Amino acid sequence: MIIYGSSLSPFVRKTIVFAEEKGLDFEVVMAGGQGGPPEFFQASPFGKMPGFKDGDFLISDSTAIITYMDAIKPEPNLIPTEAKARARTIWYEEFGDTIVAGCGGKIFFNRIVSPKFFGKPGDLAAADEAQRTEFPKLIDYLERVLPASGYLVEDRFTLADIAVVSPLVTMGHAACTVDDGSHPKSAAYVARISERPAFAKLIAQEKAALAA
Ligand SMILES: N[C@@H](CCC(=O)N[C@@H](CS)C(=O)NCC(=O)O)C(=O)O
Repeated sequence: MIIYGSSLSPFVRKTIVFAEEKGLDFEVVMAGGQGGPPEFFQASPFGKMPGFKDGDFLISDSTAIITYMDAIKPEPNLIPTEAKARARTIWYEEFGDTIVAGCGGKIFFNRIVSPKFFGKPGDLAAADEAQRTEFPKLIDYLERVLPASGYLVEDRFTLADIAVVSPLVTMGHAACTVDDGSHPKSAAYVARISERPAFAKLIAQEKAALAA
């Protein structure tokens, strides 16, 4: 199996962590930003990362890839089967992918991607504005819904935790982190989930790449 993309993307990181936690055998091939091998563009017709290949099967979109991985390897279970827990897991995936990553994109793109990878100054005012006005609402919500167990669904580690923490890791690379004074549960949650080996390995690689 091949996952195409860079783990700096919250969607690629989500897919890699899911594959790692499932115990799947895969490799990561760099692609995205209009670059990458032909298979990446066959997998991802609009050039968005992640792309994915398993034998002759090609597909893109983190949710589609994760759906495939879960179907071919149901255990360990990371997407609950009980109806309400399953729906809540997909809600948190959507919250991470759309709401958190939407805010994170403005911050990470303008502070890191544009200057570092495109050689153009980012719109720092837009990044600051997103951190000042959008980010607190997301973390207020997380602080409200986090159960005492420290896991979003079924009091155990699921896709919900991967999907919500992944974009927060990307924002953390761009100096947008959860304040443990105002949001102690969320700060401890992000730190604990990020320490799982699958996340920690990527975060270390990403920090080294960004420092280079
Ligand atoms: N819904 C997609 C979103 C993928 C996406 O937007 N990826 C971004 C990186 S974070 C990308 O490839 N952007 C490059 C581009 O749009 O050309 C998923 O879950 O995989």
